[in-house]
Amino acid sequence: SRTLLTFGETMGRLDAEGIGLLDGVRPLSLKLAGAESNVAIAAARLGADVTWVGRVGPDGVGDLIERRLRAEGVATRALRDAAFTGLMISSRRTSAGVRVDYHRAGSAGSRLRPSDLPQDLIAGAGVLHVTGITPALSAGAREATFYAVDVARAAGVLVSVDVNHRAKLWSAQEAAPVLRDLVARADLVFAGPEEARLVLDAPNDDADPLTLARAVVALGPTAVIIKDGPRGAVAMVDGVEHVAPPVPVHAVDPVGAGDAFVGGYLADLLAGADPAQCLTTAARTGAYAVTVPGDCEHLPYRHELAAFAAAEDVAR
Ligand code: KDG
Repeated sequence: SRTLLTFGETMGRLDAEGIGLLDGVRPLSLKLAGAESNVAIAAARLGADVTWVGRVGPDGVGDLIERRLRAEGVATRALRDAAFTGLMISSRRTSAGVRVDYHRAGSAGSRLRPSDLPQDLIAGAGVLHVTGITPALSAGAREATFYAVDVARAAGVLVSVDVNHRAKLWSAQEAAPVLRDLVARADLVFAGPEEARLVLDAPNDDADPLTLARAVVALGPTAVIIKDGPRGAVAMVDGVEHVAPPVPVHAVDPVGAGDAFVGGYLADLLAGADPAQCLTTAARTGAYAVTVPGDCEHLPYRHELAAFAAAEDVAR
């Protein structure tokens, strides 16, 4: 199968577009947020066949999520829940960075459970992609994550995990053993250097990204990609090292760049590309995402990525 299956919580993203205190900024626009749906959209725009599963509330934001994902060509199973759809508010107090606040405790998306993920849907996928956000949402969501991963493994479906530690959802102490367990069951792992240290339980280690990738491989996965943001990325795939140099860009909104990176990697993987090509596409998609606002609205299509790559070559 060449289908990418992913699930998780998608929220409304209330985005203060101006810079300054919330009482002064205008306009406030409503967008989408959610690591897994960002990956889904990134991969779908690059030509992948993608299915997304999640719970949404009986509200306009739930409708918006369903409509937007469908419009992207993502096969969408938006399960209706009685609880509200979660929200994320993003704002900039200064031009220096984006602040994100969650309004999601008890939300529809957090009420995911194993029975939301039919066994045949999982077994029929080419890749199952989950993130370390879902197990932080609720006991049921955590069960659903491990259940899906176990079903995928038993069916020989490649399991992809983005560690995605969200400190606003759970502490490092709470997250570390769960994320380590998830990583140990994965074939393919994406992590930032800090996240790699978290699952390795070596917080003060100043190892370089390739050393970190090698150490994470020792936990079980055959492929580990360390995303180091503006410093580029490295990968250890089947014992071979790969390096993606940084792509210089003018950063506008870093939120969702890691997901775009993953979407790029998985789209190429499902299309049969080799690891070096997957990594190049991942780095370009991630860099592209940083140059545009929002989590997922302005992610690149294939031809745009090619034009972006050509401009990058000219700049070198
Ligand atoms: O990676 C971007 C995500 O962090 C954002 O879309 C919100 O899914 C989200 C989360 O839980 O942080």
